[in-house]
Amino acid sequence: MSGDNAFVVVANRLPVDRVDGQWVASPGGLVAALAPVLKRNSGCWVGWPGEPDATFSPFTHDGIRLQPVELDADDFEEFYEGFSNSTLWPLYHDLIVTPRYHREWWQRYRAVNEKFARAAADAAAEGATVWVQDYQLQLVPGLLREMRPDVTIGFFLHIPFPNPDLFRQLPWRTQVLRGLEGADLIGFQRRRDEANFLDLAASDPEAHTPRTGTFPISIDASEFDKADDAAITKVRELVSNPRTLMLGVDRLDYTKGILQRLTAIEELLEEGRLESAALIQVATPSRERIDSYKATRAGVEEAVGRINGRYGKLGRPVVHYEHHAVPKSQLRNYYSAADIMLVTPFKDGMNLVAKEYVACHPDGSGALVLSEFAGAAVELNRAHVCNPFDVESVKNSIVSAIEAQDSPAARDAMVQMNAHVREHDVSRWAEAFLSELAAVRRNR
Ligand code: ADQ
Repeated sequence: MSGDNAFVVVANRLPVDRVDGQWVASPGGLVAALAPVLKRNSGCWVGWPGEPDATFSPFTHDGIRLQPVELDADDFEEFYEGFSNSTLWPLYHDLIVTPRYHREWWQRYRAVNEKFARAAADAAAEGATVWVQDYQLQLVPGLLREMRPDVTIGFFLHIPFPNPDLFRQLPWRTQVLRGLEGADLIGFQRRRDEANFLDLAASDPEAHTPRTGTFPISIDASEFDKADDAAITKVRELVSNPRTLMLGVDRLDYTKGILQRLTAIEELLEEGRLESAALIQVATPSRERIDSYKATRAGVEEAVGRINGRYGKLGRPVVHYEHHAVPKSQLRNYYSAADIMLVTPFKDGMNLVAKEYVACHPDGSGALVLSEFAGAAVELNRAHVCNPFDVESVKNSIVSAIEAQDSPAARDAMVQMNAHVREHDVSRWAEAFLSELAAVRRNR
């Protein structure tokens, strides 16, 4: 059976959330970049609506056709929390925590990938283009290829692809590789990720290596620009007008290095190297039922309490901590008001927060402290680069960012990185991937 969509996006989540019985768009660069393509090509988006054990019919939201895939509570636990986020996520982020290998989780991962592949096969018109997103759906290209040999399949991995020696730990490594190989084109964030995949494929005599490419993802730059002075003044007043305002914005995830950044700040305070400084740390709740996420949250919150207890004064905490999502407009005010942005992941496919911050400083204000292990460090190469595994390196980058503030070199670096992000936005990313996929299709 084939559907009538010439273009199909398949992602773990639909680009909407259900709030009080209403569908509301969940903000994200991916949907911003793909919406025009979807509308132009009578496309549809296949994904999970975010509620276990709920059945929804296909519907249209903001002009985009949405095709819900139903997941039950066991799917959520074993496919999403289990294999996707307790096996693949830590394995692909270089074992920051130990991946857990469970046969039932694997079986569930395969079964759920089959559901997504079936839904995509039903939605795609004859000869359609199907673009599969991310690590939760690595078997979909292979499964879909068998169901629908006529369609062109792209796959993009948003997270790092590990070194082959790490990947080989995975008991189901061959099946995952075969799944990915069903794609006509596989896109990666960094050349390093692409090289890791190609090394792995080269060592497998059975491998049929598809076309690969490096496509660093970006932001919808039209959403981020410098806030007006009044908004900036208000944020700074709310945190008692420190001389240096630092900012961290992350999903609360152990890959992001939040605790290490707090440790660096605490040590700088201890050594008297940081004066009149405050940090706003916004951490979005994430994967909250998984033990390693609970432990990360506990560690972060303990450090926030300890630092404020040691160095804060009544009405003047050092760390202003928000454990919830904030609207994009408010995020933009925070980015614009912050003198120093701290992006210190141990490993990150790209890290869009770094790009969002840079986009809010077209005038050369601000400074970015950036981990060398974030994909963004390839393009944002004039940031104050640090090694998050080395607390001295994080401390030195913070201090050098503060010292360089307002210097011509610092301004020049921010202006140049801002121009780069504006030019290389998420639409350009989507166009680059899709035009390469169209070229592969013509040669098939
Ligand atoms: P994430 O790990 O989620 O994404 P990131 O790229 O930083 O990481 O994107 C997070 C997004 O969430 C940003 O757009 C940010 O503005 C938003 N966000 C974070 N905290 C927020 C808060 N408290 N309130 C509101 N919004 C908040 C994965 C990979 C990344 C890769 C992206 C895209 O791990 O490496 O860059 O996919 O490919």
